[in-house]
Amino acid sequence: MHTLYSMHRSGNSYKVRLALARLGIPYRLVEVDILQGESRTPEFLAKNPSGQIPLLEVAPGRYLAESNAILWYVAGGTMLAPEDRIHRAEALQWMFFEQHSLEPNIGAAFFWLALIKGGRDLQQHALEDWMENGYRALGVMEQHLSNYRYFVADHYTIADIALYAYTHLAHECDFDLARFPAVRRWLDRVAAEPGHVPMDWHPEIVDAAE
Ligand SMILES: N[C@@H](CCC(=O)N[C@@H](CS)C(=O)NCC(=O)O)C(=O)O
Repeated sequence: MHTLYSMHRSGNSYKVRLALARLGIPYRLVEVDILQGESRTPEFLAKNPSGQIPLLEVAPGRYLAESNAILWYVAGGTMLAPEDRIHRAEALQWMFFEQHSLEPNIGAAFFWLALIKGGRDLQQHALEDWMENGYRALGVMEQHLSNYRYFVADHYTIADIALYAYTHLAHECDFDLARFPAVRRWLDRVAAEPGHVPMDWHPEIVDAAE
């Protein structure tokens, strides 16, 4: 059984928990509190030199980092991971977009505004850029979703999972989705998918960071 190193309030970790739940794949969950530096201990750095979660142990001593790479791994061979050439490339396109345009802005705003006490004051200088760039990313998504129900292949895929994680948290970090009706309808559509679990759902936690 795979072991997932994850934190319950991490959007990147939630992507993996969401995919595993949807696919009904059992796993061991290890909660890593990044706010307590648990991803920067020598033991954890030996598993992932980036010092970040999520991290999946795919075989004894073999670790896979980067949420979107983990999504491809766990969903490989299922409907969630498109196999034909153009749909696979389009899924990658949106997953790179997520990492480059959405997560560094909405993810950063969520981390500092929703998770870190006093984070708003500490990051006042960065907030304006995060808001501007985050809204720009939401605008790109709105345009696509005005014409399509899902991001790729006309059905729910790991591209939706990747983009859902931080978009569904946007309202917790100052973003107002009122101007993005197609994004809001898509959020509802994803939440209604069979096997969907909310961010605070998790299987039994086997241990604190080990
Ligand atoms: N690109 C990575 C980003 C992972 C990431 O930023 N993880 C954060 C939590 S959401 C983390 O572990 N931060 C702790 C640290 O950097 O010390 C991914 O998609 O998995």
